[in-house]
Amino acid sequence: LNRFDWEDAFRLDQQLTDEERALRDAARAYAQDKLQPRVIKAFAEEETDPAIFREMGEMGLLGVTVPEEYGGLGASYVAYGLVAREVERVDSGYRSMMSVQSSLVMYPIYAYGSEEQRMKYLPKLASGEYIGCFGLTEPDAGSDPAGMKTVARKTTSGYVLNGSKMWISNSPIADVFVVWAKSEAHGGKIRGFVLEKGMKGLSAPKIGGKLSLRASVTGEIVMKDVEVGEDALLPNVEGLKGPFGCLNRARYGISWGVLGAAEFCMHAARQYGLDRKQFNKPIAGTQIYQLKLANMLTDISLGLQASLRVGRLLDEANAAPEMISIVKRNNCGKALEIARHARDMHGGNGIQQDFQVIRHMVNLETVNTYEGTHDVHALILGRAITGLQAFF
Ligand code: TGC
Ligand code: FAD
Repeated sequence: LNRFDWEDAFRLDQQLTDEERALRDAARAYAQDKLQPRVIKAFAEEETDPAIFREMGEMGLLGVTVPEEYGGLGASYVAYGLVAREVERVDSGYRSMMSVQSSLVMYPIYAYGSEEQRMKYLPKLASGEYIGCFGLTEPDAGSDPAGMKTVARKTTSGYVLNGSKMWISNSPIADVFVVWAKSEAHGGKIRGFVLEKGMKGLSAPKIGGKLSLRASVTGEIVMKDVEVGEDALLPNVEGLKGPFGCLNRARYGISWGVLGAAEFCMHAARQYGLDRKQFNKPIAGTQIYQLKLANMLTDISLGLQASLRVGRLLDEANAAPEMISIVKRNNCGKALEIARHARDMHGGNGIQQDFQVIRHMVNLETVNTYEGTHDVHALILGRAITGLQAFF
């Protein structure tokens, strides 16, 4: 009979191409060698090292799916997911930095931008020379982005933007801002604009006091009469499907990423249980401990297969947004549950930073909320199942 490998229960490795395996291994080596040694201090001190973007750029980890002519790798969505998993095995904040840059900044410029915009921004975003951010959420428009108040007013030479965005990953250190606004000249429809650091009236103050995702800086985007030329408008998309087209990709990447965090937590709990003795035996030798490990392995293994399937469908241009809601919602919820159990299985040590499980646990609270909360994805699926929308 064939051997069972608890570290790769359904032989995921065999389902990948050589290119995907190579990129996964490179991402793992980078994440373990360069990110893991700095994450505990970065999280404790709430500091984001902008050099990480250039390092990731050098490794080819930014804009993995963007064609090579624009600085990307032209690799598969499965490859992108594998990178997210390796980076988030270290920290959800580092994966956030990578996925915002790739799916929420490079993707819209590639998919909706003019050739000039592509050439101007994509190679420098791919190398990490430029840092990007994505402004959709506002103080009064989170789950319901259609309620945004940011407006773009037409001028003779371009547009004037006014409004504020909230909870924006990377914004305080960003060079390039992809911002969504209601454009009066387009009948109030939502349009995308590319703003640049230093524009008059544009600021991006940091949001302090986060007890989650502390290695990734988050801020506002404040726009007070920011004047831009016609060339700042993303010409090739109109309406909410613009930002949602980006979110589909980012949510898909998250579905892989969170399983990297979950795998870290499961592996840590397993080792801890083998090393730690109570009642004269390893706690991993108790039934309740093993039940928790079995549940973890089951959820991780099923989640990986589901994300792989959605990735292959994305690569065949045969995926639907609801499929992405299933894997984003399920994998985030399961990863959070796994991290909470792993925290508990470490006893008192579970709350200590050096064991790292509590950092994953509090990070996953954010990941369960952003890019569509767990419940919002249930409502997206409920609508698809019944044909009835239950948002309002
Ligand atoms: P609805 O009527 O459903 O749709 C409006 C228009 O948008 C189109 N659309 C989509 N297109 C492509 N992909 C999707 N997934 C799409 N979903 C909707 C739709 O076809 C329609 O187009 P058209 O041409 O007919 O007008 O819109 P709604 O207002 O009822 O939306 C409800 C809901 C809940 C689905 C939606 O608003 C939602 O998903 N809310 C969650 C908001 C969210 O995810 N925000 C994320 C902000 S960015 C972020 O969190 C980054 S963190 C990243 C990090 O740090 O890693
Ligand atoms: P709300 O929408 O107010 O939701 C609060 C609660 O109400 C949730 O439990 C929700 O599920 C529930 N709820 C809402 N509507 C309904 C309903 N109809 N039925 C039932 N329950 C409902 N956004 C960006 O644009 N760019 C970024 O880079 C970005 N980065 C982020 C980084 C961090 C660290 C965080 C925390 C958030 C980030 N976000 C970003 C914002 C994120 O997408 C929003 O926080 C998220 O969409 C939820 O919006 P909200 O916080 O306004 O919560």
